[in-house]
Amino acid sequence: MKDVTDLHEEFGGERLPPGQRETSSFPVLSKGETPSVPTDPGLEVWGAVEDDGSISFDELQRLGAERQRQDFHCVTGWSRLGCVFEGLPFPTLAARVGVHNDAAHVLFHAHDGYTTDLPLSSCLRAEVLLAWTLEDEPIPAEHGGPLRVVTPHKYAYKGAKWLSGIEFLTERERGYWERRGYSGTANPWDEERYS
Ligand SMILES: Nc1nc2c(c(=O)[nH]1)N[C@H]1C(S)=C(S)[C@@H](COP(=O)(O)O)O[C@H]1N2
Ligand SMILES: [Mo]
Repeated sequence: MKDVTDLHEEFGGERLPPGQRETSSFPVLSKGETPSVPTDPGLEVWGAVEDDGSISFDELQRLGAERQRQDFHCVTGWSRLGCVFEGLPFPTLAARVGVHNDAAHVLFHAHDGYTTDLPLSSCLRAEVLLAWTLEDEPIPAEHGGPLRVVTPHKYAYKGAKWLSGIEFLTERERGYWERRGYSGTANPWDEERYS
């Protein structure tokens, strides 16, 4: 298993980012109710890519799964350290769909209507997973199963639960919390909480 809990070193900070407290539970944070999601969720990919269209859950799981130990930092101040997720690293998905040279930004879409955006460069990192297991079990529905994104280098609102689609953009479009004043870059070690 790949351990990426030393990520903080790259960002010049402690393992527990400033202003965070460690929790051993795994709180649920959703803007609304848990949506119902098909058990075989296809992933829609569109925008600045060669191969747009739907990728089946089955294909995603066969493209190159990785198991990783990661930390999880919520912007409201709790961090859960050492979560084990399995999923597809974002760079593998990007290679599969052929991202255009002029793509600069990504908008993630979810089944509850949630969206979140990140620069493409912040997504093209091995620890950004399209994840389907948590602690070696299918991700529970309230935590975003069957398919969610995890972004251990960012506050966790950058990781869409109930992932439905990924849109590649040439210019930034803001996601749900980003339109409501939360940071676009969301680096926990610089306490980028609000914009
Ligand atoms: N689709 C969707 N994804 C989401 C959210 C949401 O409301 N809807 N909340 C975000 C926030 S603010 C956090 S902290 C994490 C929480 O994940 P958890 O509920 O598994 O702890 O999911 C993020 N992804
Ligand atoms: Mo959050």
